[in-house]
Amino acid sequence: MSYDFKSIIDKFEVDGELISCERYGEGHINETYLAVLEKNGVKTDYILQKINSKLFTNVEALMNNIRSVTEFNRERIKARGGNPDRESLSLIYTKDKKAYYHCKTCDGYFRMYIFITDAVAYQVVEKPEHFYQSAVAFGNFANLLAEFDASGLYEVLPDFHNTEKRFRDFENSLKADKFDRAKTIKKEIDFVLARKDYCGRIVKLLRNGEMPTKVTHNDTKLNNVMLDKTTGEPVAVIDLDTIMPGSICYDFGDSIRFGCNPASEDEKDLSKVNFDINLFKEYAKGYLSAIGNGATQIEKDNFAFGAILMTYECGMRFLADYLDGDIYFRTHREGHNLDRARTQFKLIEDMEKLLPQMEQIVKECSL
Ligand code: ADP
Ligand code: GN1
Ligand code: MG
Repeated sequence: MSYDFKSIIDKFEVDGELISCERYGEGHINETYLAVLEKNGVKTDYILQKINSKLFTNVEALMNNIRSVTEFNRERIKARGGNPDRESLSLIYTKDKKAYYHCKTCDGYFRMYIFITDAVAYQVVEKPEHFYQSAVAFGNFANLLAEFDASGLYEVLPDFHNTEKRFRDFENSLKADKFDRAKTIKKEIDFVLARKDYCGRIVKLLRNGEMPTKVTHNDTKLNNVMLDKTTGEPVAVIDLDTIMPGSICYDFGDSIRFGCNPASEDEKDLSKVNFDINLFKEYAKGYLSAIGNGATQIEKDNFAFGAILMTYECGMRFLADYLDGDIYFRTHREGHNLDRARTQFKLIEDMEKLLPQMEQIVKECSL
């Protein structure tokens, strides 16, 4: 689909003439464009994004979240002598000071960001160093936001990591058993039911105030971190659509869930699916060194468990979706969600055996 980019960009506080505007990057959620503007012979790059307003139905609230978090980050980066244009995602506001522009003729919601220069977002962990550096980036992000008051954030996807609610949803899918699949997956169902007590642990700590509720990113994958093109060092965390109040153990755990398995999330051959504790060590080292005093003791005590919990929650969601007839996660083959659930359960089995070592690693990295 093509848009009248010139008129869209004209709504934002930028100077210069639009030279080009092309699709950019490999994100799956929003439509991302690289816009190049020229003024007095000098070219400047910008990111223009058409927000996925089907998924994010309340764009105003979504953009308020991004605005408050990025403004907070920019101030903190400035205060410590950094370069906020590079180290934080930075919005360009519209001429009427809004964080996005609604194009009525094309019914598109657009936002603009300063282009983070000389940096790459890797799609896969090509070497452990990338994983380590992504951990530094996410740890730094959590450190920057440790003092941010998360209570004013809008829950973009309500109950996203409310594992108790996820469990109830799973039970409902099981009860309904719309496609008569439950009888063929008894082992997997029992796996989920046997671990019910995992569900309440972090949710309860948050609820009774024992663990602080903080800003969480909720999509802590490698491709949402920009690493310096030359040095490989972290520059900034991007893709802030899913920032919500929660526990930093969720962000830590989800990175581990995704990054410590050398096989893919939907691998059918479970002998290839393993939890790599060396990668866990890399991540814990990077994350804990960067978060520093931005993590409390109770959070550190739950990082390793957070990895099990996020893997459990994800596996349970895949299995519930399989029971529901594959309506949430896009599937490409018969039994795709079941395969995905199985990889998660294999990782959980590995992690359960290694939990004491994982906890020890977190302790050592916290010294
Ligand atoms: P999605 O939500 O679709 O995943 P992202 O916000 O992650 O979209 O952006 C997609 C890609 O665009 C990123 O992986 C990155 O390569 C690039 N990108 C996004 N924001 C910036 C930025 N401010 N500067 C440079 N590149 C960016
Ligand atoms: C979804 O679309 P993607 O890959 O960024 C899901 C995550 C799951 C992940 C599992 C909004 O993320 O919660 O962990 O799939 N995102 C949403 O692959 O549901
Ligand atoms: Mg992304």
